[in-house]
Amino acid sequence: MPDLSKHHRELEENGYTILERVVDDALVDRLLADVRRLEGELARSPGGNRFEGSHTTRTYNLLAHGEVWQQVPVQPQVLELIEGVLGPQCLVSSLASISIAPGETKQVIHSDDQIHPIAKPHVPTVCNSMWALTDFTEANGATRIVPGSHRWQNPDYMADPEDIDTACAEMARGSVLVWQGSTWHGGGANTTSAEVRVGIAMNYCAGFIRQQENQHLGIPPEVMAGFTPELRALCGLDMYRGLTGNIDKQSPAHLLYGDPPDTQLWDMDPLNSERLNSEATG
Ligand SMILES: O=C(O)CCC(=O)C(=O)O
Repeated sequence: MPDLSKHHRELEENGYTILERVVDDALVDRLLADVRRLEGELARSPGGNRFEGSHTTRTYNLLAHGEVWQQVPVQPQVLELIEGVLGPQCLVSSLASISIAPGETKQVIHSDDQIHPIAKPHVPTVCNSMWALTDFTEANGATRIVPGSHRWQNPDYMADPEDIDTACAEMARGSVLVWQGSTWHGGGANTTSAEVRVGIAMNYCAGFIRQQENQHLGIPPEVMAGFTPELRALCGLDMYRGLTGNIDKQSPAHLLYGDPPDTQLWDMDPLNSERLNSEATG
């Protein structure tokens, strides 16, 4: 595993970082082909609202739609950075493709944790990534990002912050942009005549936060059965800190798929559970 300390630092200081060309070409090709297959088979069309755009096609809940997607949430370098922000036992929050076609205008600038009603800055609840399946350029709609905005205090989301200075996350195909959930950002405008910018929004949340897409019901049980225990845990089938998400004191992953049982909070020695609590509250 390469040393990622520079990226951990950038994520902490600037609120984002780019892992250049971390995904190999063969996997990028397979993912891109599958995005195109699904857009056709599922007859996806632009959402037509201010957030999703009118020339942008999104396909959601990708883990339910093909085996190749199982490789995305567990990408080791991305996951190391995400866990550096969210801590262990973080979760897949959502997994979607975003194809920005010519004619799309800038997406509204937003932060991905803005729906959480908690005063800012706060303990990280969300940390997200964007995989570039095509080159991302300023002209074809590369993500725009506001450096340092993860530190802002209670920003006003109702203002339309188009006068804010943004950095353009240009990156080569196979690269991954990782940003903190509080970092303001948005998709760019696609001013090219023929290029579609294709990205994968691989979003994670802390283990104590509700996932954006319901992984438990959205992924059919027979599909979940083919996942590794690591991926099932990322989908939220383990217990967080030996407690949250249990069914009669067992994890769903253990009950349904025979994954190793989690250590239960009830069985931890009290000093250990106090340590967990102090870690949680910083
Ligand atoms: O497409 C992009 O570059 C960003 C999309 C985004 O931030 C979102 O939809 O939440």
